[in-house]
Amino acid sequence: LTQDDLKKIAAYKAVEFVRSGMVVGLGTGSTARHAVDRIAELLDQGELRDIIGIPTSSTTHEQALALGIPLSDLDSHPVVDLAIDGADEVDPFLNLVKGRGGSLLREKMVEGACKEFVVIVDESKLVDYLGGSLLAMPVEVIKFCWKFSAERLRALFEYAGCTTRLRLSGDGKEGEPYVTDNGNYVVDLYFKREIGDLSAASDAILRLAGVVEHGMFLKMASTVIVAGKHGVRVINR
Ligand code: DER
Repeated sequence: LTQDDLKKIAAYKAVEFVRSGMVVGLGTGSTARHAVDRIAELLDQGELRDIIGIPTSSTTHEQALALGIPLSDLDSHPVVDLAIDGADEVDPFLNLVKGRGGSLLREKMVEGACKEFVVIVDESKLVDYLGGSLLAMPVEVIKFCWKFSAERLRALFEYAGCTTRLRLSGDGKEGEPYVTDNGNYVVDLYFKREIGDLSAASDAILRLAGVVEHGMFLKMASTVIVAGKHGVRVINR
C-alpha cells in the first residue's frame, strides 16, 4: 500500500459519514482531494443526493466545480453539517497542525463553523506533540511589514528554538513569496523543542497585530480517521 493508497482509504472512510442533504465542508490537500472525488462519485451514482459543498480553498473550489458538486459558501450556509479535511500533524489529543498547503484561514473558518469535523490522515501524520515533526507550523500574516511580524513570532517562541521562513511560491517564480487565496503571506515556524501550552501559544500568536491566523487547530477535530498498514482506525475526541 502506497501512502496515497492510505490517504484514499482514510478519505473513503470519512465519506461514509456524509448523508444526503448535508452541507459539507470540502478540505484541501492530497488526502482531502480523494474525499472530494468520492463525494462526486457517490452523487453521480445516486448514492448521495442534495449535497452542498463549501470549499476551503480556490484549488478545492476548482476541483469540486469540475466534478459537478453543487457549491456555496459560509455567507449562505453559516452552519456546516460535516467537514472532511487532512492535517499535517495530529497529536494524542487530536490537536492538529494544518496549512502546509496554505489554506489554513479558510479551512479554519469552515471547520470552525461545522457540527462535525472529520480529519483524514495516513499514519505518518501522528506525532507525540505539535511542532514535533520539525515541519512547518504556518502563520498567515498581512504583507505589510511581514519581516516585523516574522521577528515578533520568532521572539515569542525563542524558548522552543523557533526559526521562521517566508513561504515561497512553488510555481518556479524564483524567490517569489507565496500569496494565499486571501492576498496574504505565510510565515512558517520551525521548532526545535516542544511548544508546550498550545492554547497560550495560540493566544500569543493571535495577539500580534500583523497576524491573520495560525495553523494550530486546537480542540476542533471531532473524529480522526487514521489509515495505516495495519488497517483504518477511527478515533473520536
Ligand atoms: O494544507 C492543509 O491544511 C492540508 O489539509 C494539509 O494539512 C494536509 O495535506 P495533505 O493531505 O496533502 O498531507
